[in-house]
Amino acid sequence: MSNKPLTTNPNVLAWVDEMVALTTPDKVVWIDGSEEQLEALKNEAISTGEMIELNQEKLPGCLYHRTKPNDVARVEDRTFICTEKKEDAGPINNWMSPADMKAKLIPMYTGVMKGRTMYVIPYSMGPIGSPLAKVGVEVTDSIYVVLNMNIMTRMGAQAFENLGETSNDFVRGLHSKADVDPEGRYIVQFPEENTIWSINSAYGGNVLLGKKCFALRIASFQGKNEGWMAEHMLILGLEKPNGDVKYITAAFPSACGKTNLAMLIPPEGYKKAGYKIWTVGDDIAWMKPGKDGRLYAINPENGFFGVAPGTNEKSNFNALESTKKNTIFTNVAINNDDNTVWWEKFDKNPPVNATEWKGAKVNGPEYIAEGNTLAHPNSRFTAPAVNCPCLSPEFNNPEGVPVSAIIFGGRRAKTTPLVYQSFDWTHGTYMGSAVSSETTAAATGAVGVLRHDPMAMKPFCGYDMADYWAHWLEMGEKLGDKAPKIFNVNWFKQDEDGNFIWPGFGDNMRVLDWIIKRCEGEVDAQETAIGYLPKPEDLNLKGIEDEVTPEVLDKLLAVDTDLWKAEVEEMRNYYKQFDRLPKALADELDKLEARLNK
Ligand code: GTP
Ligand code: SPV
Ligand code: MN
Repeated sequence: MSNKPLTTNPNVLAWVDEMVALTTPDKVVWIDGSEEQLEALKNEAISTGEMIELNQEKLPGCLYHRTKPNDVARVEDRTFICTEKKEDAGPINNWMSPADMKAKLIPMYTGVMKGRTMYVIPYSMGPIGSPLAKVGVEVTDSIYVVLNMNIMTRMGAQAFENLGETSNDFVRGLHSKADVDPEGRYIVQFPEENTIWSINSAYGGNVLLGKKCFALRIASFQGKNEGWMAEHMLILGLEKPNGDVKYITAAFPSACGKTNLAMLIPPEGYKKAGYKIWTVGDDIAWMKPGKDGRLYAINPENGFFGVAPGTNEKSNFNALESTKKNTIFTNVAINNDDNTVWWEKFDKNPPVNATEWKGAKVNGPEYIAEGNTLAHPNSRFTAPAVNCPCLSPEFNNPEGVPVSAIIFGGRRAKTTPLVYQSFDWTHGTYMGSAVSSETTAAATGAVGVLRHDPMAMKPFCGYDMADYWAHWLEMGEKLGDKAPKIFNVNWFKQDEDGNFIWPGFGDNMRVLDWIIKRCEGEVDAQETAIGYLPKPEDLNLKGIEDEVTPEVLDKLLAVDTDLWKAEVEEMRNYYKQFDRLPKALADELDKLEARLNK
């Protein structure tokens, strides 16, 4: 395997030398991204048991990986933003000074790769050659990381070509799985040094450093300094019957429906009329004003690291299709009859002859009847974007796509209606800052607890959240009347028995339709205290009238003044911790309260 550096860039070489001196691997392998090299790595991982080869007829190129049971999700309590000044990390990030953090971690990294190979992974976030793309280099002792980065990023020698011979503008990522010891697990960002250190984990979001660590935590900080935005958003194109495509981005917290919305299949009536949804991205958007003054978005990723449970032919056909080849499955169950995969809601027939996610051979139906799940709730697939049947033709467009609407949302059993629109950008920024959502299995900790997750960025903002809101306000000023319109949605409103009252999934098309009509000035709306809501007759419910009766619609569009007054109180409290809260947001809260009291 290639042992020769793939670049002569002195900054890269010096940093890799430093990492080698620190971790002392037996061998260093530069990842060029060639088929040959990847094939050899796959075979090595299969031979050591790190990866399991699945049925190559039914799932060609697909591999299976199981993480340690203590290492199945992001660890937010062990994730740090290390800026020189504590205030710059803000009140809701974990902080330690860079010097203290390094003093803590250097002994842990010292000699950690002894007896192991260090893989040096060059990668580009964003299409190669895009003015919005950025280069990263990750060094790791995990083949699983290499194989995943190959799917999730544009990996290999091409990334160095983009960086050039002398540039120092690359993000340095150091990862070691070490002993996968949860007590020694740290996910650390040094935004002021373009550096990420991750240790003692082998789970996706903690170790695929191009993803949350770079493309959100480091990039949000870069974006603030360079005049662009890094957001936890899907990007989709909505094609109308006349062929015109409008682009929408949407920020929902982890495991709240981004992948599903990005790959939506419209209901029959819409399909027949000629509507179609195109996927540009399912998790992260980088956005910057273009030459025409509009906001343009690229997806910095090259694949989907999607939640497996719940994904099936009906709920998300396009995601399922994307996983049929060259995909890595992590912590799902194995069907031993044919060496394929299974997870909750895959179909109605859990395999009798199953291996559950921790590796025990079980009788699937019996195991489930005992109250277990066969797949971990945060089990995932890593699938190449090119597999997606509805991948947008603009996916590789270096300039990105122009954004017409931005959507915020979360899981709210009560309070938040199905959809509403902000009065303007500033009010929309307030709406984003006020997002709360019930926690999910995507991070360790309790599930189903309501918490603040502004712009779905609580775990991912690499600097003071209040400064981030100020940056949003600045971007709005820059964009002026060309700014996208801002909306909020809630697919998760419940009845008294805890059932979701909106069918969701493909039927979310009906809400997107209203949103685009609002952007184009085609429909009027009801002005309420919280924003513009659809007039009931303007939501197209053809085909779901039995489920979404006028009474249900009433509930979906209700604005309960008492609940909203309580929401205002809660926001006042929440805002108190931010010393740098922009005045415009405090004003928005006052205005909302005044409207509710009218
Ligand atoms: P991350 O990859 O963690 O950022 O998650 P995500 O935001 O992409 O969420 P995803 O689309 O994978 O959905 C997570 C869970 O929400 C899955 O179990 C889905 O089945 C469920 N879900 C998605 N959309 C809807 C919807 O419209 N209604 C309901 N009830 N559930 C949904
Ligand atoms: C999320 O948790 O928001 C994800 C998965 O998209 S991870 O890569 O683990 O962050
Ligand atoms: Mn995500």
